Amino acid sequence: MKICVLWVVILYILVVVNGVHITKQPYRTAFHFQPLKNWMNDPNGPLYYKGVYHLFYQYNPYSAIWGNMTWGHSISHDLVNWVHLEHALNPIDPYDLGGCFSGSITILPGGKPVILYTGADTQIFQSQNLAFPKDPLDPYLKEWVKSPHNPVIAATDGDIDPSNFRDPTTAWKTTDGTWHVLIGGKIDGRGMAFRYESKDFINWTRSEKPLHSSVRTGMWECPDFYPVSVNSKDGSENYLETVNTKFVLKASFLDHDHYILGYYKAQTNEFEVETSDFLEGNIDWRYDYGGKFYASKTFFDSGKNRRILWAWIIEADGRANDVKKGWSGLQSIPRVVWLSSSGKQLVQWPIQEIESLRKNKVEIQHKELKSGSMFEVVGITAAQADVDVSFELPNLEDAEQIEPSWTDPQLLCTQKNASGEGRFGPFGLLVLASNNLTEQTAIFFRVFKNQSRHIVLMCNDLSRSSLSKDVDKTSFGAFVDIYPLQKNISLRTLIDHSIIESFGGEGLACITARVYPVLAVDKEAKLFVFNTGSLSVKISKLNAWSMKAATIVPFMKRRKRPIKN
Ligand code: DQQ
Repeated sequence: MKICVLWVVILYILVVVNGVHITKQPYRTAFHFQPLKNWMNDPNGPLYYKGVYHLFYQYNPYSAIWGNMTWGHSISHDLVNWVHLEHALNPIDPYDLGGCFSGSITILPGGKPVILYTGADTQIFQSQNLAFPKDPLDPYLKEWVKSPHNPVIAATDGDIDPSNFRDPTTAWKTTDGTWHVLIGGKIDGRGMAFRYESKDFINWTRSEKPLHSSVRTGMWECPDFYPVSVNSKDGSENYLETVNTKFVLKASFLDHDHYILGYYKAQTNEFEVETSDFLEGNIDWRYDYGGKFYASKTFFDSGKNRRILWAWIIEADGRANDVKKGWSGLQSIPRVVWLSSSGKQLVQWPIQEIESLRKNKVEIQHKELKSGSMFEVVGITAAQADVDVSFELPNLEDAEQIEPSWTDPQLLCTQKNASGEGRFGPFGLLVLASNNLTEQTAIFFRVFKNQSRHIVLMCNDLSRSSLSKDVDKTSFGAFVDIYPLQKNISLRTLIDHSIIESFGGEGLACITARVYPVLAVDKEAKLFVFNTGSLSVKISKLNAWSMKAATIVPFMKRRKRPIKN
């Protein structure tokens, strides 16, 4: 009995005291998913299985720097609070000694999940490999066993570069019983998603043509391919449907996750791009325009009939600081993703479950924001908050004219930063700001018009986000395709110590930023609303909440009770 109490005390000290120590670090987040320490990158194989959400992720168990790629594994009932389990895949076999790289999970007929992941050997030559749960009846899927058939897809074809052949998608099945999977790669600099086919998930053959490729992109990492419903927020996993369904093809390249929309004909395995291809013309749809959101992956949540998007959020304060902090990398707040009512793009919104962490609501209504004015939002923990604001523009006709050459939103945001003056805007939020405003991150809008419509520019200005010189302070921007614009522009921002995730126009454009303030830390951080434009705007509604911390704990093995005779 005494030993048992002692054990509980030791565990308490290890977990709680260690936890307190971790959250005391200024940049450690409170409600984003993070392992307790070390390096994390891509989300892998997200899954809803027997009532439990699973997140696997690229993890280095030994250091805050990339290496020893292992599949970390955590489980949750609500995608907010997590329990870390033992690693699912370790790089200990000849075909993955260089790392168990990214991959996905597919549910086989009968309901059994299978991991298909990239193994990198000691030369970092890549092949695709299978792993199965040791006990598929276990909803926690605690142990995984690699297949004796590995590697099941090797880079044997002469035209495939074995150093650039990775990140299999979730597989889908066509009516003839064939499985299809995509693998990212490139041939002669042309980025592509190779398609492989199989009848038994073990023997795979490469299709003659890739599902899609692009000469403008370079290597595709972490491709994703999935159906979205037309005129509905419901998720879909029906790859055979052609009516009321479009398909999203996402690829990670050039530091961003880009997507295109199109139609997939399962009979011929053709993907037909709807309007413009990757980096073609003026349109470049990205999940997030902030430059720190990468290698994302979606899964269909059959429990709530929605499609959910996870992404790796990259640090921006340099390797030496990662080592000092003892960790590197976050996961985004999971986002529900669906096709916009225009059918032209995707919409993203934080999962509703995150709202369970809200407390201390502050509400402001019908407040005029005169030219050059600002005010502080008091009553919340501004370093750990959820803010949802809707701005009203009284007379849209007064918007300034946009120059035809102003086509690059990031350039526009960098040139016309938060302190610059326009007519409608800059107006928005000053986040993680110090008392004297020497540190601040602005997330703001400017509104323009051309002959036919209004154009909403959404920016973040990181130039004053930290007094530290080590930090990447690149600003980013996006056009928010609100059409027709009817007076209101909304901004939802999740603030969590070193991350600011912003959703403009109810999720039509997203910008995530990593910031590392020196002064605006914890209780010293403030939140302001500002307008430096020459025209007044109105806050029709602002709701802000402090956010509680999510519970993310290590797994504690239960000791088996002795069987009483
Ligand atoms: N990260 C993994 C690769 C993937 C890259 C390695 C993308 O599988 O291509 O950690 O961040």
